[in-house]
Amino acid sequence: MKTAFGETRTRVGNRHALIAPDGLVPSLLPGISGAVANVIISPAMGANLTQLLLTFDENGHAEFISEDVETCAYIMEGGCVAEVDGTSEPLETGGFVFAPAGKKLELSRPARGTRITVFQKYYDEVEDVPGPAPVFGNAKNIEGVPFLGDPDALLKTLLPDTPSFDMAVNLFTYKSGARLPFVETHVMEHGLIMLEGEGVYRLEDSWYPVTAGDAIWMAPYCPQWFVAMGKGPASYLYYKDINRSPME
Ligand code: UGY
Ligand code: MN
Repeated sequence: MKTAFGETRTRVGNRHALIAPDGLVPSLLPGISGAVANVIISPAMGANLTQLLLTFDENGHAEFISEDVETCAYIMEGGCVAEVDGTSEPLETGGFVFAPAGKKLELSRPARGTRITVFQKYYDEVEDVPGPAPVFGNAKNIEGVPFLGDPDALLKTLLPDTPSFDMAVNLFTYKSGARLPFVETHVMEHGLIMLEGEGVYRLEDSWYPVTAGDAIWMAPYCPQWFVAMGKGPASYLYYKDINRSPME
């Protein structure tokens, strides 16, 4: 995207970042071919997670394997086949797959233009707690739960919320005008991508207009608040680290 005078909505700070699509520059990443790969959030900015955006050609292929890193991929648009540890399933829009640390995740046979958000973190093992199992699913089969009782702000929790899982990936859908009821300030970190609609995100002491395609990093304790605006609903997909003691 061209700019005459160097304008962008992107802001990158020590405790939060808004990454607008206009500034994205692709990376060639090991294990990924036939795709434009954008590293949206990473440890290089001070985050404890990585968030990738993959846009596939029809011959695209991605492979993730690491002893320590777990991976969750969500199909924003299009479809592909996902394989974890020998089990494979076709995924359509709204489909997702979680691969535990040490298990290979392969994404193959994508429809041209398939867009996938990938979240990765180092798995935080806990004694006597078994590691998580692979998960395949689709958001359309998960019920949205009113957030803190608000039927206009529906939260879908894609992964099991059990002690084995130290990563949550959630889908939040707001009717226009719905908002987070208070400014959240919490130890958990977020990586986020706007899937649909628009609104205003408060991050620390700044208020940002946001729209579909924008991504946000919120460090631990980044004060955060959102209101949905515009004619239709707004939704975002987000990552959260969960279920671990802060002392470890
Ligand atoms: O799960 C959450 O912390 C969520 N309510 N945060 C957010 O939407 N910024
Ligand atoms: Mn939050």
